[in-house]
Amino acid sequence: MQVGVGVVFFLFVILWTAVLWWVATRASRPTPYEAVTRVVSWLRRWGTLAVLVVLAIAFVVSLFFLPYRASRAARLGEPSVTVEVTGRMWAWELSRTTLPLGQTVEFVVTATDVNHGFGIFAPDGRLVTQVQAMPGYTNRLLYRFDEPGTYTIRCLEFCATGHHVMRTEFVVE
Ligand SMILES: [Cu+2]
Repeated sequence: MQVGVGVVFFLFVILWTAVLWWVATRASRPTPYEAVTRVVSWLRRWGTLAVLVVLAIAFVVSLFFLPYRASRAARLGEPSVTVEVTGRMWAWELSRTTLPLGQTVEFVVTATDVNHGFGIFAPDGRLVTQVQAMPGYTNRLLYRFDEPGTYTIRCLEFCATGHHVMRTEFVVE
């Protein structure tokens, strides 16, 4: 992995050097001002349009992945299991630590002191979903676990000195 990053970085340095060299050698030759403005106004018009089109597509596509409870319930179905989650400095408290495979689970998440980030990591280390744990407020997170195994909860919001020990596990089977 590190060697790969090193190779990519090295190739990038070569590419960037070539670009700078190309710019530096061309800079000595004068270019007519009209030629420059023609290119720039073309870029501005079509570049802006391209960005707007990409943003519009991203906006529409992202509607299918809304994290809100109602849109998740429409996609995953109403939950068959509820887990009460409380975050505090520096521990997570879960009302149950064994969850069913392939069923919609609702996490009812709050905190007693400061904001914490309730992040669920799959057995392979991927962050699969997350929600804020906030004092005086309850967030509801729906998720369906399609892979069995031991999942890890980590805090995603820096909450003072014990933040890094704020982790626990639950099992999906
Ligand atoms: Cu934290």
